[in-house]
Amino acid sequence: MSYDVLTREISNDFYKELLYRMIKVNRFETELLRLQNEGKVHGTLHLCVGEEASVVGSTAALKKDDYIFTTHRGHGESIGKGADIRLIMAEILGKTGSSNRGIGGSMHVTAPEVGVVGSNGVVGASVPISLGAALTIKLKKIPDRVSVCFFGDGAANQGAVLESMNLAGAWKLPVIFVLIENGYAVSTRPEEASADPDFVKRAMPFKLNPFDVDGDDVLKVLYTVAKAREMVLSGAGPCLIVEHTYRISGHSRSDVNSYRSTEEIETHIKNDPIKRYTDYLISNGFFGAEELEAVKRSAEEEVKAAVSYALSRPDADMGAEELERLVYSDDHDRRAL
Ligand SMILES: Cc1ncc(C[n+]2csc(CCOP(=O)(O)OP(=O)(O)O)c2C)c(N)n1
Ligand SMILES: [Mg+2]
Repeated sequence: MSYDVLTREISNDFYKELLYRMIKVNRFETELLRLQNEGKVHGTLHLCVGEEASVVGSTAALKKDDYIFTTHRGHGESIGKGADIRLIMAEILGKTGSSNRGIGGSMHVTAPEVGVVGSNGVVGASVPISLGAALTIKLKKIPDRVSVCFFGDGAANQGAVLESMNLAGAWKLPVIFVLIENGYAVSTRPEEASADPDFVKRAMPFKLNPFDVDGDDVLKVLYTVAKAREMVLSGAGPCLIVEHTYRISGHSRSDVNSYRSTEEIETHIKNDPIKRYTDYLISNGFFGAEELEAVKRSAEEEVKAAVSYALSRPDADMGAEELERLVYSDDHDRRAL
């Protein structure tokens, strides 16, 4: 099973693997919604149903050691990059035996063993952090590695994001900016909050290599990110990729979808990226419907096993002393003295 980033050759198994990962992301999110409705999730959740092609295609084009930085809506990218879903599920349910000891939750998932440096609940905040990783790659001359930050159309107007694009261009940092344009920032559409919502134009003043792609086409996303990675590594400078998709999930727990119509959501559900990719694989004779049904079943089983694992773990239970130790490092204590 392989995808060769340089020759762009996709093995038959990898075509299936992409579908597997998209369904895994989708089922992970829908299971979380169910658990939330049962009162088993503390705090809010930002799910990425509808954005599966974008998150899976982007991360499938990267290597294990590439760094990724995600957002408040970051489960999908972390799963796509290879994070252990049992550990993330346990983390979100506030359990031990989890990615962050059950105290980080949905917006603070990490999986450093596969390059998931972190997600961030502050809109736009992971973008400047990703520049630090890119600067490390550059200064230490680490070969074959890039830093990739994901952010939304809402974050795109943050000062820190625009400043990061400028600095990346000025210092030619090995970074790829992936702007996921999913139709809304909470309830605000890009054209309501942006003087020019054609975000790819923002590459020009900062000397980023521009890419604009249908984010619901997993293969197009895969090729685009692979191409951008190649350009960054060849010294052509940083890249900005705008991926156009649609958030089918509500913004978060409290969303009653009052800013959009049921018809609008249903149109997108009818032609969601998983269905599009499944139809593509069948109509082009790659696989039969039954074979893909088996892919779906095994992805569902993996998610169910993750839920059972997470529910079987004890709740995170940490004393105040340990919490304080985690907030203030020894270094910090020394500097304060
Ligand atoms: C600095 C900051 N401002 C506001 C918020 C509240 N907030 C959380 S998500 C969000 C919308 C972000 O929209 P976008 O960047 O398009 O990402 P999406 O939610 O669509 O994935 C807002 C305003 C926040 N978390 N951080
Ligand atoms: Mg958005």
